[in-house]
Amino acid sequence: MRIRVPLAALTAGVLLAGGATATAAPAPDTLAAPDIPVANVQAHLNQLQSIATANGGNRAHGQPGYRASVDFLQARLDAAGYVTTVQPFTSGGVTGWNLLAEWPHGDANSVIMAGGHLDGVNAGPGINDNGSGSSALLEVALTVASQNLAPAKRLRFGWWGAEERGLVGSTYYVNNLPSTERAKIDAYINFDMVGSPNPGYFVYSASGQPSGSLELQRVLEAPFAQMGVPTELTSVGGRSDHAAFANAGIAVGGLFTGAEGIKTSAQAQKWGGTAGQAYDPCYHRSCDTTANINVTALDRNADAIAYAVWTLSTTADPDPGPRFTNDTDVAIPDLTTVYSPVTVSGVPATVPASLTVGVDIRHTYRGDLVVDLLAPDGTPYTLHNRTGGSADDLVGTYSVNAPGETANGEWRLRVRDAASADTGTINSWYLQF
Ligand code: DPN
Ligand code: ZN
Ligand code: CA
Repeated sequence: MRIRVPLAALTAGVLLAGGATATAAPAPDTLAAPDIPVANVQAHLNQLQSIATANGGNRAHGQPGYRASVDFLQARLDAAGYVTTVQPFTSGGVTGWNLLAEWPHGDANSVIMAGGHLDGVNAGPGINDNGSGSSALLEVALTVASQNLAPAKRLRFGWWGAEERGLVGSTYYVNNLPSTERAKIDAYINFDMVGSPNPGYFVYSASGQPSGSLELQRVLEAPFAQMGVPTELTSVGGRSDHAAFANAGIAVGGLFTGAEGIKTSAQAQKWGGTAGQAYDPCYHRSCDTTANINVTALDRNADAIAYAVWTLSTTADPDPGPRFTNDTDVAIPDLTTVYSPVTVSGVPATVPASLTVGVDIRHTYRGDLVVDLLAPDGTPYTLHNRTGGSADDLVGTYSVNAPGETANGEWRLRVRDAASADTGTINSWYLQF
């Protein structure tokens, strides 16, 4: 199904009776997303099924069917004009690979990434999990090329290895990106299982922060609303490859049609299918074959992926307001409270609806930290309160809702180390108006 972007995004002209516009419509800032033919996605799935069949029945990490899957996708992407990279890593003593494909157009400092895992489990061919996301992404990427998309931003697709062994490939990719490269990634959207035979239509994002995730959630929900398909917001935690990106402070989101979970009767009423049965009864089993796909769900999700890729990559960021930074290091000794000031001047008197705070705190245990932003009048805004468990640094951006707060003056970042043993440093922080 073709998904239209909202008319308001397409023309700034004034609509007259009969649909004529008073002024010539300026160039659209978002291009209409194409309809992805589901038969093309199914053709890729058939290829992956054949690869599994020819290689002992699976496409698992360390097995020949995995490498053959990489080779198949890479050849198609190379032929379409992508710049592809096969990135090796080791897991369980054997080599695995990530496949990256960059569309060499648009601003290389603003990268939109879309990805999913290409490996399966040993038990079967892994067609819904995750031939479905892999094939939908491949077809969207090939459509980007065939339409000669000229995006404002850089588009990069990732097919991850060894997800089924604990998100190994995607974690390796993120951890091995230099921090300057990480900072260029505006968003990562993940597609893992998008053709479940008893489908749900689930959207997920990183709740709260990293900031930008809420915008991704809306971009992922919008195409389903246009198709008249209700979605549910779900939390998948760290169960797929978005996790490494979220941990690095990158905005994430994704689509999911369900795995071993059971469809409720309310869900069967709105989505069809069978209540009391798993969304994917063949999850991680030998029966996860091309017969284990709901073609309607696959079609809708492929179109939604195209919508998200088009919307995110062809919409340039609005001009940012001024940024005020303090990059003087401040040590955070054990069990103490420290402050770092930023003086704001020359902006409108009151804070706009959303103020972005970027924080770069290096610490050996972020669960010790309570971090607040203090407005010039001393009003505290909590950014972080000892969450994040045993992870270390606190690096990312937060949206602070403080409309009407006095903007000009001295703001402070207050960092309290609330537990013994671990310590750290405020590396830098900023206020983005
Ligand atoms: N990570 C999926 C798997 O490969 O087993 C299952 C899954 C996908 C779970 C997306 C939650 C969300
Ligand atoms: Zn899986
Ligand atoms: Ca401590």
